[in-house]
Amino acid sequence: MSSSGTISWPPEAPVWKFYWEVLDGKSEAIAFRDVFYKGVKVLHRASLPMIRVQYDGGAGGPYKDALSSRNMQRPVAVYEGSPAPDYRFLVVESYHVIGRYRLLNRWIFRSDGIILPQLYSAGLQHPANHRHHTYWRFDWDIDGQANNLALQHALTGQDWGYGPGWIPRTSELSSIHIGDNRWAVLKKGSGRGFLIDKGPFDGASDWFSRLDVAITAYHGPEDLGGALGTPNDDELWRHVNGENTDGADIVMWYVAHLAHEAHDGGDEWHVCGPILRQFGY
Ligand SMILES: [Cu+2]
Repeated sequence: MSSSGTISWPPEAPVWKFYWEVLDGKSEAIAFRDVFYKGVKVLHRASLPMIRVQYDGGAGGPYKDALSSRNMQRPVAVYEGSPAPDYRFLVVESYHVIGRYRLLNRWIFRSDGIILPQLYSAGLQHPANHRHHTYWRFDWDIDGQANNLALQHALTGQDWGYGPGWIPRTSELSSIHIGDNRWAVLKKGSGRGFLIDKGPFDGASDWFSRLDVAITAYHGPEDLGGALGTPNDDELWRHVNGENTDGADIVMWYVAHLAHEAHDGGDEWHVCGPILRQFGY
């Protein structure tokens, strides 16, 4: 069953405002729409439209797992916590079962402007080591869709105008992590944007997954709600064809590579996901 909600949080002095939805017929778990931080637009849309699972030694699969309203086990949960005196957080999460996999799709919105999209996973479909390649899609609209730019950080002193090591990515690309694994998306000329850091358990791409981050120019028909890709191929190459992304409306795909060791058994929970951190707000 489709469900949706509107968030304005914290209620007494909102810093985060957005709309969330889980739509029948789509397989991207919870989609977040029109996300604003401190009154400034951050994201047009964000979701988790693809998980590809690959087992060692041909033990099974590969699979493409689709988080949908059909395998969601309970209504979307929205709740608040405060782990530290200086910030609070809001959680929006869905819980799914696919075969023997238990998957918790958790999005944490912190009052200090950090977003943590996290996938927790337990369960073994086959008794072999395997990796869950987890694809988040972030349709950034930093202060609106116009004039955005993505940058990749490298460990070099060279300065392209955005600080040492920050390389403007001016055309569509798919890439593996380099240097310290940092990316940024900003509104050109505003000093405002988001840093994207690799999470501690996000692993590295391999011959099967091939990429860690892709940057594409936004096209409405490319927002496929989980329909893109197959178990063997994410098919992001369909969207990466050399278009200009300098001052464009930017879509970022971020891929984590969550490794499961079979000897851990089926009841150990693992987590992956990037760290998105505002700057200049
Ligand atoms: Cu697993």
